[in-house]
Amino acid sequence: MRILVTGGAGFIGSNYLLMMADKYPGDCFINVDSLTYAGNLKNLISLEDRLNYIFYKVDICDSAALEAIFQKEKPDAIIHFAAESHVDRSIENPLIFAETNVLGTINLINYACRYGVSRYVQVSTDEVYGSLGREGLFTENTPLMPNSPYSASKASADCFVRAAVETYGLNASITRCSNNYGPYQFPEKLIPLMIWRAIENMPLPLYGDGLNIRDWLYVDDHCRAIDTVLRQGQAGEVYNVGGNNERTNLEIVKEVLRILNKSDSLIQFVTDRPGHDRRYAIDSSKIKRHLNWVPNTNFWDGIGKTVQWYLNNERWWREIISGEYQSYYSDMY
Ligand code: NAD
Ligand code: TDX
Repeated sequence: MRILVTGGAGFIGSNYLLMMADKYPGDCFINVDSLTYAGNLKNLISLEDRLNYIFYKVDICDSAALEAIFQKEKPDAIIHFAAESHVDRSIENPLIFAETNVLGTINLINYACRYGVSRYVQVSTDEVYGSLGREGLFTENTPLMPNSPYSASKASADCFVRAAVETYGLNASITRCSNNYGPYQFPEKLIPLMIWRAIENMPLPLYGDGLNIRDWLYVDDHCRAIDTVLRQGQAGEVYNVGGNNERTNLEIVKEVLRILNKSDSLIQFVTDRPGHDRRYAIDSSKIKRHLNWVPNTNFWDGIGKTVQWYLNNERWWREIISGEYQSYYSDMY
């Protein structure tokens, strides 16, 4: 199979490529990524000489460049990771979220239909369902009620994927996953942010009362779920993916501090995020029942491995936070 992977230089995309290029040596992985601030080719150095891996620095909104890739590479399948992914940035600048997440997705779907791609996976998020109270779980039938510009753009993209299934017969499925954590996560997100700031003995900004709840899933488990949906999922179906692992942000940060042997006094409560969703929790029984997927990594192992990865890969995150990261790309291209 020739699999076009968008956003493969980001956090989840690079974990996916590193895992699957090894697992499926007979498949070819075509990574299309525009290398925004969140894309980092250093994540993928170990794939550079591989015969089953190709990289294109292309924006999914660039129709001509995208079509040229479809013509040349003739992908059988698409996994669509590429997105603007940070909620706080979406509050500052919603337009780029509409461009990449909505228009970029429509562009991709157009070519997927025109060039007869036989399978398409839209990597979406539990945030499209909005916020839960103390009780209950998001199921695939929960109405879409996005509360941030980020989640509004992802929900809109999901609707265009659904429309392509109904209107053009695209063989597409949608995954909606909870919060991921693990290696290569950009250090603006909660867990890597707290790890590097704790290492630096800097204040750890917790929004509001720190009691907002997220469901956390180790990134490898999400990658396996996407691969399962790619190979076994049904057209038009949505699959929720979660870790059954609800934690408050305060619990997460305290665990990071405990592993690093740092004091809780680094925690600083700061002004809340506007529109901050209180609780996410996922019912993943459909993907478990229909496709036999289960998470493998328990949270205590996963968070331990993650903190250790950031300790072992200081250079990776120091380059990002020092700004050398951007000049690396201007030197290369
Ligand atoms: P990320 O921000 O780490 O990576 C996004 C990647 O997309 C980057 O490599 C970036 O360069 C690329 N990109 C952005 N705009 C592009 C464009 N216009 N053209 C081509 N490439 C572009 O994101 P992530 O955390 O890896 O998330 C990947 C996907 O998974 C996203 O669609 C996100 O909505 C979804 N998701 C993420 C999580 C999570 O916890 N991180 C959970 C559920 C779903
Ligand atoms: O400095 C911070 N302090 C803080 O309290 C940051 C960056 C976050 N938070 C809180 C906000 C959230 O309740 O931590 C929680 C997690 O925040 P993020 O890491 O920004 O993730 P979230 O907003 O939950 O969205 C993430 O999960 C779903 C990803 O960024 C999305 O791409 C994914 O779809």
